[in-house]
Amino acid sequence: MQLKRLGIMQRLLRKVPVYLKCLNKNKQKIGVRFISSSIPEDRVIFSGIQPTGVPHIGNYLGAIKYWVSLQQEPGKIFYSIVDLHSITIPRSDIPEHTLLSWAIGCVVPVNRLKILPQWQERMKQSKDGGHIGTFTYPVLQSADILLYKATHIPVGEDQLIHINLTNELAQVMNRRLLKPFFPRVHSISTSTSTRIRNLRDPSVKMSKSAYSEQTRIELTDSDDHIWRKIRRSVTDCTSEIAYDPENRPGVSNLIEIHCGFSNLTPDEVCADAKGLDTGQYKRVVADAVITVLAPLRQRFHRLRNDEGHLKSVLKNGADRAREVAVANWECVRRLLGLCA
Ligand code: AQP
Repeated sequence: MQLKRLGIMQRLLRKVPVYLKCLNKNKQKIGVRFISSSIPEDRVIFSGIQPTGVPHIGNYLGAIKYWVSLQQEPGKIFYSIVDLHSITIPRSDIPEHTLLSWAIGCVVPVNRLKILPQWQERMKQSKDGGHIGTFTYPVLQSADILLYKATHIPVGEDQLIHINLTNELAQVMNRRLLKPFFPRVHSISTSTSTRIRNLRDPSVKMSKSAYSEQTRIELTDSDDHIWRKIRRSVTDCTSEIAYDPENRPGVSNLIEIHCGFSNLTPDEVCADAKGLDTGQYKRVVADAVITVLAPLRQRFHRLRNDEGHLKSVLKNGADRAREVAVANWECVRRLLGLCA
């Protein structure tokens, strides 16, 4: 099951450069803006996605769409399927991630991890006090970034805390290595950093691993599925379309989805929807989502049938990443005095 999910993830990530063409044709409609203005030529970007299910429109609007636009900017990019949290492949194709993670784990105090809110949340959900892997996952995340000496990470607001941790750990490691080996990591964020909410419970975010497929729109969903999921999404008793995330989270979530897929602002969306009730507005939102996702899905199905090509893309990516990872880990190992 896990491998099947991973396969879908790999194929979707492969589609990203193809979708770039759609972006080029209609940049204004679905383009993404940088918040930072100057881009250093030697920028190294690292980002990843967990293969815990079929990616959904939250992953798309919050990460994948932005990754596509970053490919047009200067610098090196490493996009990874961060599988070691879910025990499959291919980050695990490069064992240096775990080697560096272990080295960093030896210098990070346990109490430093215990104050991370996301860690606390995850531990609460875990039975039996949680697994050691869950406990140390922020260290592995930092190792992912530092292994490539990444300088820039695209993140949502909730991940900034992990960038701070990574910078702290980089400093501790640099002191151990007696040289500024790891560069400072900067966050880059998009103008579309909204959290897309669960369609059935807008008090929580949309998630790949949530209990029911009805809570999310997966990137492989058919037009009909997209429409049915949006039609059944939770709103409220007021029929007017207004953006008020605090008091009207359901309809506001639909507005945010609409904005993400149309590049309109909430004000523009609400002005256009004047006179529509929520039932009618849901059709408008579904059409906006389908317009973008339908060509992406078609391309996905074409690529899905070309297994050989997909495997070669993964292999080439892993080979290029390995070259950097092995060289950097060897330096760390030498500086730590671990080689004979
Ligand atoms: N609902 C969301 N809205 C906006 N962005 C989101 N992201 C995830 N959910 C939303 C962004 O997608 C990127 C990849 O996420 P991930 O798979 O590495 O981890 P996640 O945040 O834990 O995503 P899920 O879908 O909720 O997975 P599970 O269910 O496995 O925990 C990240 O940049 C994330 O911010």
